[in-house]
Amino acid sequence: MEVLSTARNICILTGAGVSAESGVPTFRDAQTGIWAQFRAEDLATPEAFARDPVRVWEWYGWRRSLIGQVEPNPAHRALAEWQSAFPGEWTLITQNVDGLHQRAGSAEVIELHGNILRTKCSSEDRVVEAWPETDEVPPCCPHCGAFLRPDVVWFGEMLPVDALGLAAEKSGSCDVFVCIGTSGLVYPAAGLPSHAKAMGAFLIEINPDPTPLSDLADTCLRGKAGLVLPELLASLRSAQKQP
Ligand code: BV8
Repeated sequence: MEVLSTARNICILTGAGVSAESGVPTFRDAQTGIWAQFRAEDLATPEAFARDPVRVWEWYGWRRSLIGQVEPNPAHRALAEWQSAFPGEWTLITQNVDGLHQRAGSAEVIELHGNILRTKCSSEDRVVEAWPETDEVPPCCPHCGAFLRPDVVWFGEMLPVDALGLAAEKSGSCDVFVCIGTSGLVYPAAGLPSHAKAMGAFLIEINPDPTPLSDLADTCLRGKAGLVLPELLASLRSAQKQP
């Protein structure tokens, strides 16, 4: 794709679809999506945690153990290879909390919604690396005694200011913005593609299905990320070899 071969500054936004081929359920796929089986209001909001901290802590424990059993897939690996080979500015922004981009070798990943593998104090809001062995569920902060919680952004919570600020800055200054595996429904992350487009970026969507971003996109590559990205990388490599 010509526009990618000549781009000097590329920005990538990924969603749960990038991890689907690793076996991590997406959120909104009809049968298998997390929100088809659970209600976000009961599990992914501060109110849910205040109402039933045990249930929320255990649900995230289930998701953490599932993520601990999977591997990065060819989509994650292709993105890491693309980043290391790209001579210009290349930014990876993810909505995912599974850490699979980092495990595949991606560097400087901007995590908009936190990381499920990190735990923080629900009162001091700082990451807690370790706490005393306990049967308490949830465990309590060793500093202040408040419940510990997953270091993810719940619905109704602000995104990390630095991460969102950097993501907006990079989205507004790239030549090409590529949205991969996201339904484009969750804001403010879903606003980044239109921000990039408004600032002059060429917008590409990689997704087997249409989304609210599809009409905005200059090109839609309809397919699974684990197939499309390795092919895209191979075609970029052969384009570079041509005189
Ligand atoms: C906030 C972490 C404000 C937790 C998540 C307008 C502006 C601002 C906010 C809002 C707004 N309108 C509404 C809101 C509120 C809300 C929101 O956006 N709601 C939506 C549902 C309407 N936003 C918020 O609450 C955000 N906070 O704005 O705070 C504020 C202001 C003042 C004071 C206080 C607060 C916080 C949002 C973050 C929520 N946390 N996750 C956890 O994981 O448990 S969101 C969750 O959705 C994940 O992070 C996920 O990544 C994200 C987006 O979903 P996707 O990644 O896109 O996944 P999805 O399943 O939807 O789609 C997958 C796609 O992949 C599909 O298109 C599918 O076709 C495709 N696919 C499938 N297989 C493949 C594939 N693609 C490629 N290859 C494949 N193989």
